[in-house]
Amino acid sequence: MWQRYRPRPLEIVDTTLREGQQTPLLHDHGKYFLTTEDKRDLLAALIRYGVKFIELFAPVVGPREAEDFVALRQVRDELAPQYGYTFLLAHVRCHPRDVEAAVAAGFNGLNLYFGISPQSRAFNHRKDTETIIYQSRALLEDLRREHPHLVLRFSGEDAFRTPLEDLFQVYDAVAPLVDRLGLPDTVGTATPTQVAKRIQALRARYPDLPLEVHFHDDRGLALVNTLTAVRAGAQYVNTTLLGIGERSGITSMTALLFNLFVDGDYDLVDGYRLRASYPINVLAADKLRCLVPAKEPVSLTNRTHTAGVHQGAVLRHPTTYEAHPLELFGVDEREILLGPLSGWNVVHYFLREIHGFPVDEATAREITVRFKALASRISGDEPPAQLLLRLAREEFHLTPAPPPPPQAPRLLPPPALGPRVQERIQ
Ligand code: HCA
Ligand code: CU
Repeated sequence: MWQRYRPRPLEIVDTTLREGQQTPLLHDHGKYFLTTEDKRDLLAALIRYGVKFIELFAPVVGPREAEDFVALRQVRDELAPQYGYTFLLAHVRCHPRDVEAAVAAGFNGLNLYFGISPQSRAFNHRKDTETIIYQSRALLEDLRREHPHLVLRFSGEDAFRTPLEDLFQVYDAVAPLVDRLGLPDTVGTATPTQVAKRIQALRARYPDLPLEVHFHDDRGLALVNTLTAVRAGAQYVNTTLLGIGERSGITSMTALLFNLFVDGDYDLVDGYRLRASYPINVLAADKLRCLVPAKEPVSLTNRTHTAGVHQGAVLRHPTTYEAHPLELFGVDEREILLGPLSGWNVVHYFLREIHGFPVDEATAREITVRFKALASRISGDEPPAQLLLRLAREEFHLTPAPPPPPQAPRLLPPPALGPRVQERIQ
C-alpha cells in the first residue's frame, strides 16, 4: 500500500488522537479522555477531509488505546473504498517491546522517537549518543528486514535544543533505514529563522529523505514555524484539530491550510476538503466540551463583530472588516452581536429588519443614546436584545408593524446576514 502511494506536496500527519489527547483541556472540561465513539467520529471526519496519515498512541500506552485501535482500523477500512487508503501510524519509543506490540496490532507504520537533546539524555532516558545510535539502528534494521512494508519515521525528540552535529550523527546512522526524518520542536523554543536554517541544513544533507515537522506553541510560534518549515521544503507536518496537544499544543490543521490558501499556495492545499474546516473544528470542540478557541483562525469568532463602527460598516459592506474568504473554509455565517458597544446602525437594523418596528434613523439614534446610557446594566437577567426591545416599547411607545412584504433589507447590499446571525442578534 505504502509503496504504491504517491505523497502530495504537503502531507498532513494528524495527531489529534495522540498528541491531541495530551491536552490539558480534556482535564479542564472534566472529560479526561476521548471515548471510542469520539475517536471513531474524529477519524472518520479526518479521512473525509483528505488526511492520509493519522498518528495514534502505541498500544503499550494502555488497554484502552490498544482496544480502540481495532475500532479505528475498522473505520479506516470502511471508508477506504470511497476516500482512499489512510495510513495509521503508531507513535512509539525505540523500545523493542513497544515496537513489537505496535507491529503485531497491525499499524501501517511507526513514528519512532528518541530524545537526542542534552536535556533528554540527562533527565529522560540517560543514554549517550553511541547507545542511541546502536539501539535505533538495531531496531530499524530488524524492522526493515522483518516488515519491509512498514512506513518508518525517525525523530530526534527535542530536535531544536539538540546541537546540529549531534542530530546529524544520529540521523546519518538511521537515514538509510527510514522513509522520513522528523524534526520536533518538543518544547516550543524554535523561531522561524532557526527553523528555516535547520530545514535547509537537513535538506542539504539528506536530499532524498522527506522531512516531517512538529511544532509546539509555547511561544505562540507554532503556526509561523510550520509555515516557514513548509516553505523551506518540509513535506510532512504534524497537526491536530484546534491545535490541541501537550501544554499549549501544536499547529492547528485548519490554521495551517487556511494560511497556505490565503498566501496562494494552492498546490499545497490540494486534496484537502477546505470547506469542511470549520465543521471539523466544531466537531473537535464538541468532543472536548468547549467552543472553537477564539485564537483559531477558522472560527466564527473571526466573523463576529461587536464594536459599533465595525458593525455599521459590516452591515454596509462585510469586506470592511472581513478580509479573508472564511466561507471557503466552511464559516458560512457571521455574527453581529448586539451589545454595549453597538451603534445606531445595528439598533436600527435590529428593531426594523428583525422585529418589524417602524423606526426611522432619527429615532434609532435616540433609542441608541438611551440604550448606551443603560448599557452598564446589561446582564444575564436582561440581555442586550431584551433591554432594547423594552426601551422601544416602554420609552418610545413603538409597536411592531405587521411583517413587511418580502424585499431586500435596505441596509444590506448583498443579503449579508445568515439565519443564525438573526438569531444571535435578537
Ligand atoms: C512528546 C513527544 C512529541 C513527539 C513528536 C514526534 C514531541 O510528547 O514529548 O514524534 O515527532 O513533541 O517531541 O510529541
Ligand atoms: Cu509533541
